[in-house]
Amino acid sequence: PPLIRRADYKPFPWLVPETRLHFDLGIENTRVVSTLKVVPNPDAAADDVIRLNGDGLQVSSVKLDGLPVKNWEMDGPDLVLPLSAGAHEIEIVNDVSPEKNSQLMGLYASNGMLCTQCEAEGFRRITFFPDRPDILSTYLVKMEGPVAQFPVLLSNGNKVSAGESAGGRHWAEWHDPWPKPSYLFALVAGDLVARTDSFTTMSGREVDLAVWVRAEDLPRTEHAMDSLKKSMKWDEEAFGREYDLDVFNIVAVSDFNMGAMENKGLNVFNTKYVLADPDTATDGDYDAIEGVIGHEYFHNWSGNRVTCRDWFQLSLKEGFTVLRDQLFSQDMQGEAVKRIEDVRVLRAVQFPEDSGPLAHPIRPDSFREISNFYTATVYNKGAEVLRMMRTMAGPVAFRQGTDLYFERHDGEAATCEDFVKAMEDGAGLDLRQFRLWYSQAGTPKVEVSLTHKGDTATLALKQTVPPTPDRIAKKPMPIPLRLALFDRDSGSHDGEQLVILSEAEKTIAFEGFARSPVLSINRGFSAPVSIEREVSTEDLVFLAAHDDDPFARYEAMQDLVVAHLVAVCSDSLTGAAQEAGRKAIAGALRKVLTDDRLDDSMRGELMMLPGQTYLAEQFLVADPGRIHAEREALKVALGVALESELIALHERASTLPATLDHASRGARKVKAQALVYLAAGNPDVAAKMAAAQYDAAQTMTDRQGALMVLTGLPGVARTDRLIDFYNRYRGNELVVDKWFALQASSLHPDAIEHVKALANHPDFNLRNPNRVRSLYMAFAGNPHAFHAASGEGYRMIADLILALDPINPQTAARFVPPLGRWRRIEPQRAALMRAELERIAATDGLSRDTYEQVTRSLG
Ligand code: HT7
Ligand code: ZN
Repeated sequence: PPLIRRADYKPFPWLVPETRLHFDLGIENTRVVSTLKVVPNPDAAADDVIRLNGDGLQVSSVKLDGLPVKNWEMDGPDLVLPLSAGAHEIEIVNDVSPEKNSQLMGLYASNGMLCTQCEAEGFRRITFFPDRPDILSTYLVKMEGPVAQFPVLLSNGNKVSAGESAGGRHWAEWHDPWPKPSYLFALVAGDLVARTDSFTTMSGREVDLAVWVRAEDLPRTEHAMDSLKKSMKWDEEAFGREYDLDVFNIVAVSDFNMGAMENKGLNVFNTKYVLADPDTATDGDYDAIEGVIGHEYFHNWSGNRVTCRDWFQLSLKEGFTVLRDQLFSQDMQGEAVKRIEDVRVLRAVQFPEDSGPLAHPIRPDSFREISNFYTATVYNKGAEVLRMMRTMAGPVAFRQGTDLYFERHDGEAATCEDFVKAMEDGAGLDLRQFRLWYSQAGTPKVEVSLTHKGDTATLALKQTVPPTPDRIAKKPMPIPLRLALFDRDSGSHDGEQLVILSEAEKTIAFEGFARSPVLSINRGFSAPVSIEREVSTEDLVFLAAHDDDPFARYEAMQDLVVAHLVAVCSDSLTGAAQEAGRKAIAGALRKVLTDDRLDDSMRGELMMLPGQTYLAEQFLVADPGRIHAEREALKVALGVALESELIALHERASTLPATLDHASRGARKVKAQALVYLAAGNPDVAAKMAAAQYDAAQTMTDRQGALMVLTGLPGVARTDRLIDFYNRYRGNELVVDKWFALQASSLHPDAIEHVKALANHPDFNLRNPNRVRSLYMAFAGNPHAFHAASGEGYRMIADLILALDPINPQTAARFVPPLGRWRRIEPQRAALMRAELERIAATDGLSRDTYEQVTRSLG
């Protein structure tokens, strides 16, 4: 497959101002008639042919300006048609088979309904078209089909007409007045029902809202609708963005490659991000639904009204929209906890990407398959880069920058450079050096040291951007670091400062400190960097107890544990030092458990141990078996040392009602965390408590939290509750997904055998991405099972990739990165991982998706 380069961008020689589509709908066969108005692009070099992208399409007929023509030819999957200068109308007829479409890109069938997924290059699997985001067109879409099978017919924009036709058939016509790229096209046809509502925009227009689902799911749509209304209001208030059509439809689909899709006026969602009630959805599920509904809605401006010129600019819409959804969720749920959660995800997923073979800048320079670049780097690091601009400008000036961006580029296909320019002009920032964040991959390392002499504390900072496969030598980048210096005696500081480290090295003197202060740095995680510093356990304990920045307090707890576990795993601690380290951590954790000024939601965050992948990131070459064992051993020690406090916390938290308010949700979070430690320290007591919690549970959060602990413990309580859970929720796809995931991620020593058995369970289905992810993504994140020294875990993931690739290459390719980390793993396991990648690479007929990921991983 060819490498596509950002530097090769050329505008398309033709524009397509209008697109008319007619669909004769059927599950086995759908006939598509597409009529395109085309005119020469005044901003491009003229061409005497037009290349229309296709993917696996067969042409039935082509007309040019109303007359049948035969002078077109196929060039690979594309149709190439000679065209004289001037305006033309092209009509193409072709057929597609939705039921045979297992890739879930283009038009496909899911549970008897028809739906589409066109981003990034799915529209070319429906009809021939210049399938690139800089070709904006208005769409008039007519759909026709049997009423009984497809009573609901939806597309983008506003419904303009509908009617009955002979033979029990009907039709509907939708018009989207906003010119859009083909990746935002959508169509849905099926037997669906809607929860409806309305929203009055800031200028007083009424918008009809609908969430479309299968009839049995209707009772679980209230939260999605609430989230949509909150998103619409928030975007008006926070970014001045108003909705622009008469209707906004959301449709929930069971078979979906990603979370959701922002098609203009017709968002299509994975059911996972729509359906919720307390019995079947956890508190985390509720938050994720609110976040994803917000994300897709916010794309209406950051993505749809202003779209991307080419796919290298993906972070322009995704990084920006992730930032917007994060700010929205911070406002809905509380800033501190949301920030901690977002950083945890960044470190668990994006940091390893940035330090591995798949590292790329937030604006990549080349790709073979764009689907492989919907990554944590483009999304989450992209959001962090924008957040840094916001930190440097302040929220008011940042808003002036985004206002200018929307005003300048409304209706255009823009670039990351356009955004940066608007930010410079609107927010008054000088971003010349800052642009390096768009072109340099790798997580910068900032070495920090604080010395003290007389009444002066001197801070020395040194940055390095590590080499990545695309580039060895890197330049220093501007790194905004929020910091504070605490007085040890009073436990307070004289105000936070923002230091921008733009040079490779810098020292700053702070006067007026008779005693050496305690440094709190990168507060709020103001820059996506890794901080390296020699810091005493005493200072970390101080910050864990006193820091007034909640993120920094969390960070101090994490650093305390990371420093300890890294030292233990490196065999650099004596027995006594190890004991002292555990004692210090237990002391800090005890304060967290018993501090009655803390709210439970924050307490739950502070209780979480750093994850296995983040710990592994601290080593150049990691031993996952050792890290897992030492992390578990620490849990045992903490569970033993703090048993009475943990039981008391669990008891206190169990008295709160099973409601969705902040306090009750926080209580459920600490209950689950308490059980995790108790299961390590005193498995018998924990098993009894977890079984009781499971039996009494009135929410999925409590039930799942208890079952998670039980699943890791051998014994009859485990088996009984797993059977109960399955029988209780059998038939509910999303809850059965949880049942698969819980077992695949379990600490149980036989987890591998359990996963093998589950792969043969009648409910397992390779064609449903949610089910595949629930079993195998959970397994790939299970440190002891995936990294089994025998290599069996690696083999299972490689077997999965090979089995899934012909069915759904996009989903298959997403399982490559866990194997791709081999270079950072100890030699014996690394060899086993590499061997599995080589086995995949040697297989004939690999998809472009999997081929690209495997070859990059072998590098
Ligand atoms: N913009 C959407 C991306 C997406 C997608 C990409 C590739 C293949 C399938 C897909 N489904 C959705 C989702 C988003 O970021 O909002
Ligand atoms: Zn998005």
